[in-house]
Amino acid sequence: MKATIDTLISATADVDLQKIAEKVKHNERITDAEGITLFEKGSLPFVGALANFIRERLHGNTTYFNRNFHIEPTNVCVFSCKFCSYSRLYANKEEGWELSIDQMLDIVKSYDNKPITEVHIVGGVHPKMNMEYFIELMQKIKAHRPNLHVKAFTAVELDYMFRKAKLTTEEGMKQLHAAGLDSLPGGGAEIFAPEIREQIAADKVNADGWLRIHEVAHELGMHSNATMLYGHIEKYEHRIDHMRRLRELQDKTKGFNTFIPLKFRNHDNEMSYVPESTITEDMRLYAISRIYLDNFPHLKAYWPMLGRDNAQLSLSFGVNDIDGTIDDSTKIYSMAGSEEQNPAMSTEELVTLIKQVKRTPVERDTLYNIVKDYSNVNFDNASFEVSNN
Ligand code: V47
Ligand code: SF4
Repeated sequence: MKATIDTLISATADVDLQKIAEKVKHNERITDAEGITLFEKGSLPFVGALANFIRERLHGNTTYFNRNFHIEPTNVCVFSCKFCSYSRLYANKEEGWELSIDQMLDIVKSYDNKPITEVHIVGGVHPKMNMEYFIELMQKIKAHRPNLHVKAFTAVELDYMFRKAKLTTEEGMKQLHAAGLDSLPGGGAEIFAPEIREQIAADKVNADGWLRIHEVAHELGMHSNATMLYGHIEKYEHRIDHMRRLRELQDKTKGFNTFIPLKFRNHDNEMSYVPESTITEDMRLYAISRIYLDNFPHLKAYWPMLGRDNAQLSLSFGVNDIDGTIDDSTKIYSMAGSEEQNPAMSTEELVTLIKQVKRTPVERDTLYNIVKDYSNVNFDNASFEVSNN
């Protein structure tokens, strides 16, 4: 591997890029200015080679996936993010849905006897779904299936819930954790820089609030993920600013598991006039985030948003996790124009997808404990083609 990076350094004429490659070789942190330099000057093969070097130093060929399912309690939302194709105002209830606790419990029960390790629960911010409602939901899920890991609620949902209940972040988080909340997903982060956030997500929790909620979760021993919505009106400096805030919090708490870049999709929302980023720019973003976020153990490509082919491609650009079976009718991405309308992949499909690009498929749980190594498992009937359809 070192030979590859030495070749890259000697083939690079630009001294700034050479210096960055030397840092990567010696496992040193790059600065914010160097992050910007990578966005401005780093070609796809250059950043890809560096990111792959880091990915293989951390994880070899191991590529993680998990077996999970999603529940979206509601698409009714009090907020009005301009990029959102999914939320409906409370006044437009006929276009919205809201699931009762029993309906959500029925979804959980439909996975009885299936080897699922995680339920992911994220939705709109409904004015009537409050702390009591979600505490009851957590308790009932855990009473039914104690070992199911509950990863639920973005910091946006939590901020609203806690404020409405007049609880401090610490008190609110403790109550939900005691009821069964195990970890937090990474949504709601969007772009932290106020000059962009105010244009695309003006009325929900700001950067400091989002980061504080994750910090409190980490202090209680919970883990969480972090996302970044990219490829809209933000500039390179805003991407680096976003990642710098995450890197600083991670230095302090070490509570983040995974960074998940989310590509802005422009179907049927108030930002449909903004063109979507190209696949080249997507791969460069993955690679640069792998290089910049040196203290994040994992980088995830969320395959329903990116599509299967591109998720495969991302495994050469720093990504070491492609999320899970998902197995649901999740709408937040399909309504925004994502590749997958009803995302679900069987374990066989995920394993085959990873093996096709010569990586090693390993099933993990939410906290990256290994559930099963599939390198020597062959599926007789896995003869399908991986495609975006
Ligand atoms: O915060 C909404 C994004 C996020 C669009 O932690 C859009 O494992 C693109 O929390 N184009 C919520 N993205 C999703 C989320 C998540 C997803 C996958 C894995 C994990 C995890 C967490 O969905 C929102 C927002 O950034 N989103 N609309 C859109 N038009
Ligand atoms: Fe509501 Fe989330 Fe959509 Fe924003 S992105 S409007 S918070 S559902």
